[in-house]
Amino acid sequence: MANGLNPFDSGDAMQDSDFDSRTNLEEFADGTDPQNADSDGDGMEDGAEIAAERDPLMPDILVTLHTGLNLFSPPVEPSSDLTSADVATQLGPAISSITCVDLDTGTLETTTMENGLPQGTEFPITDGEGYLIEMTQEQEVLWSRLFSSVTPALPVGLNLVGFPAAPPGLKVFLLLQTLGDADTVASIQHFHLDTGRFETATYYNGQPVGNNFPIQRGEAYLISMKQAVDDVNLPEAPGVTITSPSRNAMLDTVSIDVTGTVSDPNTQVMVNGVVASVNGNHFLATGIPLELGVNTLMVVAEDAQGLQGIATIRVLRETP
Ligand SMILES: [Ca+2]
Ligand SMILES: [Ca+2]
Ligand SMILES: [Ca+2]
Ligand SMILES: [Ca+2]
Repeated sequence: MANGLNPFDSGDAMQDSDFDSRTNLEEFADGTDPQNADSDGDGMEDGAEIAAERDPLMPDILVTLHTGLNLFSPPVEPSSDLTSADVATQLGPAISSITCVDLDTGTLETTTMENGLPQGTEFPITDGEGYLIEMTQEQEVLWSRLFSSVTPALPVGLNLVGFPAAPPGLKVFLLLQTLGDADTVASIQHFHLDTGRFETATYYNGQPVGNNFPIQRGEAYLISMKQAVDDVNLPEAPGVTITSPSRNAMLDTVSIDVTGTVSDPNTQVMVNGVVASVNGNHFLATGIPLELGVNTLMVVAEDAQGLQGIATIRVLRETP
């Protein structure tokens, strides 16, 4: 049987093998993985997603839109027919306008909200593109879709774009160097919401200078190009896997050693905040404390550039 379970065995069916508050039978019905507490890998476990009316099979990302101007870009792959009017309707009275800018021609297309209805020009919302969103109050928006692997094409001139596939830990200096040297890219800017000003990263004597701000999914950036770059190859976060203990292991000790592999020997590895020793492509963290009941073991591998690979499993500590 798939997942190694027999759905006709009522003992198996009523168990919660991955401790995510959904029985194996419920997981079969929902299509979630009965051996994985977080089926879609978005950091929220299956039971908690269903309780919060989120989709346990689609990665969810929460984006906060602040009062005033936001430079926004979809953090996930939007549905193919998503338009500015849909976004405006979803944001309801908190939004005053959403604008698509063609920086080459200086053309603006704007959807406004008036009396609860979208007005003006309706335009498609696509990943990799940036938009101006003007809010009358702060609002969090849950994006529940497939992760996007899109990177924007960057023609010569000013571009308003987003990076939905940015790896965790990516900062602007590394992005600047990824896009090209000082003859290729002039600057990357983001709008700092607290100060209401733009922060800038650029080159000086061949070195990145300015503010080394993080590149985040959901945010759009102004990028000034001297030469066109069509294919951005974003750097990859280091790969990390947990070898031992096994996922959903039942343990009866007060602490445990955690071992696993990393793709890059030059990483710093932390397991639940405890520094692990790294030897080649293997890591070992000793004496990770376990509480009674369900424990999450989270391994964060950070490479020399600050990019982070993350692996989590859950184990159960029982009374011996
Ligand atoms: Ca379960
Ligand atoms: Ca599950
Ligand atoms: Ca999840
Ligand atoms: Ca989800």
